Amino acid sequence: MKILFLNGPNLNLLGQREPETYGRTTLADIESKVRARAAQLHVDVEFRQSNLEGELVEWIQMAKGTFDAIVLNAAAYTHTSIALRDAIAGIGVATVEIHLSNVHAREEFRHRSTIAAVCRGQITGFGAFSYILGLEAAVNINDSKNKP
Ligand code: CA2
Repeated sequence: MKILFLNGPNLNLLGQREPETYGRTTLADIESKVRARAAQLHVDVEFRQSNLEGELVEWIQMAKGTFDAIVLNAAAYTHTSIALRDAIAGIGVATVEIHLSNVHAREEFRHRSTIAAVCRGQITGFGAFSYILGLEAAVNINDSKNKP
C-alpha cells in the first residue's frame, strides 16, 4: 500500500514560527514520525509540501493509479480552495483531511472547509499526532476496501 502525504502553504515554517499554535516540531520531524509508524504498518509513504495551489492540484491528480490514499493538510487552502476540492472529487482516491490545530476552536473563517465533503473524514487538533491518525485512517480505509 502506498500513501501520499501532502502539505500546503507555510507548513515548511513549522517549528520556526508560531510555536504557541503549532508547536516546535518541524515538518521533517513529523515526516520521520510518520515514516517510523508506516514501517511498522508495512506501508510506503511519500511526503511532499508546496506553497502553490496548482502544484498540490497536480500532485492530487497524479495520485490516481499510483497511490492508494492521500493524507492532506491543505493548510490555508482548506478554507478557500475549490480547485483542491474538484481535484479530490475527480480522482476517486480516498483522501483524509488533517490539521495540527483544532480548526473548529479557532477563528470563524477556519471552521469552513471546502474539501471536507469530498474527503473520507477530518482529523483536527492533535498536533503532530494528527498525521499518525491520518496514516492509521488511510490504512484502515484500504483494509476495509480489500476485505471480502
Ligand atoms: O492546523 C493546521 O494544520 C492548519 O492546516 C494549519 C494552517 C492553517 O491555515 C489552517 O487553518 C490549519 C497554517 C499552516 C501554516 O503553519 C505555520 C507554521 C509556522 C508558522 C507560520 C505558519
